[in-house]
Amino acid sequence: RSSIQLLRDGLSSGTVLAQFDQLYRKRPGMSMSCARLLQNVSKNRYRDISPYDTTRVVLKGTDDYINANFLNMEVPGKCEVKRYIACQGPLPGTCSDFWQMVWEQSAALVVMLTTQVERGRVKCHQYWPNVSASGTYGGFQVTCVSEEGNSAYLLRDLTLSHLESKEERQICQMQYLAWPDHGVPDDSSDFLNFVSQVRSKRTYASEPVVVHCSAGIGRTGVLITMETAMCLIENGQSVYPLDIVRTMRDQRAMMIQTPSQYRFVCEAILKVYDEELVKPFETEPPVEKEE
Ligand code: PTR
Ligand code: PTR
Repeated sequence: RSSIQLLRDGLSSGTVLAQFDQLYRKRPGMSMSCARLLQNVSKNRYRDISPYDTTRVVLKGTDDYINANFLNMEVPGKCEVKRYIACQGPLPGTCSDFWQMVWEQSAALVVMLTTQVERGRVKCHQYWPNVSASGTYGGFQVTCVSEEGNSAYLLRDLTLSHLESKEERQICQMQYLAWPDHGVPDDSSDFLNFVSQVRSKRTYASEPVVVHCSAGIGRTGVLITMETAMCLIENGQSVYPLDIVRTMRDQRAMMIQTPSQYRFVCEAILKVYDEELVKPFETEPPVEKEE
């Protein structure tokens, strides 16, 4: 049976969710001691969400900690490795660390999957300035050149300048609006549209795309799973969502938080497949040899 048929059957029988439930949330043997160092405790938004030491993004300088991990998602076939940085939504005290990370890792795309406040609680600090304004974050200045979008998502063009070297870079920030934490997007068509946009905005495969929500695990995990699955479908490869989750959790703990988020992404994968929202690349016909 094809991987898609397995997924379809497993969703109706419940085995897909049972397997998700049994998967480790944190890879055994991975330490997270940097996050717990006294000088770093206040840089974590949630006490229970920490980056692994081995895959964490290390900032240059002595104060090198940020709650972020590199995730390399390898897709067999024509696709290269897709690189991500999964991180928490910045706190007031970590905005300059965030921009330093974006700068040092040469990221050009920031995907934000939360709003600043949800149900009366702050989920993410506004780490960018309002449209047409500039703000200073440590050694960086950020200007919001434009903001446009619809009820599902916003697109912001930001200019990031490194004050010391006066060098400037353009950063695109895409913010999905209709997705509370611990939940799933209100509408899978809007979400799939958004992921396609992310795919089209990705510049070079070697540059990591920065993805964050509030904790940087639940919604961030769903987005990375979806983009990876689309890439697999495009390459005519099998899609095993649990393998994708395991690969993510080997690099950042707890990616995809709830069974309903996992179900949502599995159903969205079936939708992409059934409605041919992503088409496999044409395979080239074999070259006929002249006798
Ligand atoms: N899990 C949190 C803790 O460690 O105490 C509690 C918590 C629960 C925090 C839910 C945030 C939560 O999300 P919301 O504010 O959207 O209910
Ligand atoms: N302590 C919080 C909790 O367990 O509720 C941590 C947390 C908060 C975990 C938000 C996940 C959250 O969702 P997301 O990663 O999608 O922002």
